[in-house]
This record gives sequence, structure tokens and C-alpha cells, in this order.
Amino acid sequence: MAKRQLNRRQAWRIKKVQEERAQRAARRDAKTEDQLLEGILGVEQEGLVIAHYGSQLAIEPKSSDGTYGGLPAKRCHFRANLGSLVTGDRVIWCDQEPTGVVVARLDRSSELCRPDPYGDLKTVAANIDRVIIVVAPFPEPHANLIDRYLVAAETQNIRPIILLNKIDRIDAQNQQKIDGLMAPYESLGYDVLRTSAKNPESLNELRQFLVDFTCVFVGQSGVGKSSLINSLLPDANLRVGALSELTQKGTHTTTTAHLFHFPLGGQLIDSPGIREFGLWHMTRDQLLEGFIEFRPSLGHCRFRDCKHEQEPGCAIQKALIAGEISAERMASFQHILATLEDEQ
Ligand SMILES: Nc1nc2c(ncn2[C@@H]2O[C@H](COP(=O)(O)OP(=O)(O)OP(=O)(O)O)[C@@H](O)[C@H]2O)c(=O)[nH]1
Ligand SMILES: [Mg+2]
Ligand SMILES: [Zn+2]
Repeated sequence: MAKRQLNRRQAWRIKKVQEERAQRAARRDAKTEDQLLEGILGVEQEGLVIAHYGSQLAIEPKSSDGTYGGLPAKRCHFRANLGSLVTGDRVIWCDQEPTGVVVARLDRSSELCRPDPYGDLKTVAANIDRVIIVVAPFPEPHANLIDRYLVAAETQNIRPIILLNKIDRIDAQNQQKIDGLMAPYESLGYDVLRTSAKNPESLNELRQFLVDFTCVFVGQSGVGKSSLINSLLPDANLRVGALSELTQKGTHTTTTAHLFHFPLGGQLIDSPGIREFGLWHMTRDQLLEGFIEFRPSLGHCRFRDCKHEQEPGCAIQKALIAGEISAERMASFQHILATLEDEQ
């Protein structure tokens, strides 16, 4: 009996101590909050995330005329409860020495997502108007990588553009293959630009696409995303990496997304190259929507649960036979479909 009483008393004391600790922590939090509100940490102002370095962000202050790019970026810490913060995010931050503090994230107009190697969905960049999918003859494009990027952009309502870089490396040997790779996208109405980072004159059309918009370069490692930015903006001084001699693949030189401004307006985000671009997180319906030439057929199959394989009255199969959907894109769709989690 005495033993149990003692235990109860002990338990009560432990509980009391814990409650007191929690109250003290809450008071500390409230005090920090008050300090922020009182402006001890500096005046709250709007900013733009131009890079993310693990525990810190590079924040560009908004100029008095409401634009970005005129003032030097500031290193900032950020509150833990803000959710993910990525390059392109608009935030509220307080200036202080030596590092500022980001206290809020503003709503995003769009976000480009992809699953990380552990299967978690990660936002790569925010508030994007256009995704520029960079490919090159070397490293050789992965099968249906372009389609995967197109689906990711289309389902987010971000306009995709395809950029074929390293045209100086196209010769009689690979010309046909490259033309064959690009042709389906040109006939679908996608813009396909051709550049060489080694030849500044080849970049004029690209320059025009960048004015007034926030664009992001995506694509395999080694296709020349950072090299293109160095040619467009000689002051950028980005690190570029030669392809591996052995595999002729990129070596993952860029490790964090970085935003650049152009003198004539417009922003461009360089992003780290990828190994693979899984779309496992999507549903079959989202994937179908992502293939723009499928859209007119959607909802017109005889059966509501049509799998668009061999069913009678399938509108997608009908469009395929009529040549409105190409065999390559249909095969690509089936290939990606087989990788979706929902389908397994
Ligand atoms: N011949 C030729 N080589 C290029 C061109 N653009 C880039 N390269 C070369 O391709 C290699 C890779 O370039 P990067 O700019 O580092 O490629 P990246 O896409 O930024 O790669 P990650 O940062 O790893 O994603 C470097 O050796 C560049 O010099 C081009 O237009 N022509
Ligand atoms: Mg790079
Ligand atoms: Zn169907």
C-alpha cells in the first residue's frame, strides 16, 4: 500500500514538473513571437528565395519599386513550422545581423514537384511560369523522360518548352535519331528550341522566351543547363562538369536550385540534374490529362472504367488508329502507367 502511494506521489511530481516545463517553453515561444511583432528582429518585409542551402536560405529583398534583383541577397534562417521553402518562393522575412529570419511563406501560384529517391514528393521550385526541359545528344536522353516532364508540367498548368542543347555535337551519325526524338513534340505544337552553349548567337530565341517570365531549367545531369546560364549571363559563374569518360553521363555538378535575373526582365532557375524522374505518385487520370493529345478523347469511351487497352468503344484507341495519337506516345503512356503506385 505504502509503495503504491509513493509511486502515485512520484508520478504526480513528474507530471507537475513536465507541465511546468511545457509552460516555460510556451512562455519562451510567446516572448520570441512578441519580439518579432515588436520589430526587435527588424521590420517585416517581402522577399524572394533565390537559393536553399540546407539550414539557410538566400533571400532577395524587394526593391522600393516592387521588383526583385536590384538588392543583394541576404542569408536567412527560417521558422521550422513554415513547411517546405524552395527557390522561387515569396516570403515575409525580418532583417537582422548576422542572419535574417523568414517568418512566413506567401501562397504559391504553381509548384514543380517530383518524388525524391525515398518516394517522398518534393517541390523543386515555386511560382514557375514555364518549365524548360533541356535535352542533348550527349548524355543520351532516357526513354520517355521528356514525356514524364511534360506530364509533370501539364498537370500543374505550367507551360513546358523543350530545349535541345549541344547542337554542335549533332552529326551524320546521330542526326536522324535526334530528329526522330524531337518530331513528335513539334507536331504536338510544343516549342522546340535548338541551342549550343558554346555559341552565344544560338541563344537569341531562348532569350526571348525568358523575358517577363519565371522559367526553370530541368533535365538529366550533364545536358548543359548551367553552361547555358553561364553563356546567357557571363557573371553567373556557375560550376559546370564534364561528362564521365566511362559512361558519357553527367556527374551531378549542380546541387541546389538557384534563381537568376535577366537585365531585360525575367527569371531563370537552374536546377540539379536528375537520375530518373518517377511519376509514381500520380493517378491514372492525372497521367491521361498530362498527355495533351489524349484530352479530346477523355470521357468518350463506352465504358466509364475503360482501361484504354482492348475494350470496345475506346476513344483513346480510336484516336490511336486515326493517327491522332502517335504509337510512340501511346507506348510511353503505357510504360509510365505501369510504374504508377495505384496500378500496382
Ligand atoms: N559541345 C558542347 N558541350 C556543352 C554544351 N553545353 C554544355 N556542354 C558541356 O557539357 C558538360 C555538362 O555541362 P553542365 O552545364 O555542367 O550540365 P548541367 O546540365 O548543368 O549538369 P548538372 O548540373 O549535373 O545537372 C560540360 O562539360 C559542358 O562544357 C554545348 O552546347 N556544346
Ligand atoms: Mg548544372
Ligand atoms: Zn478507353
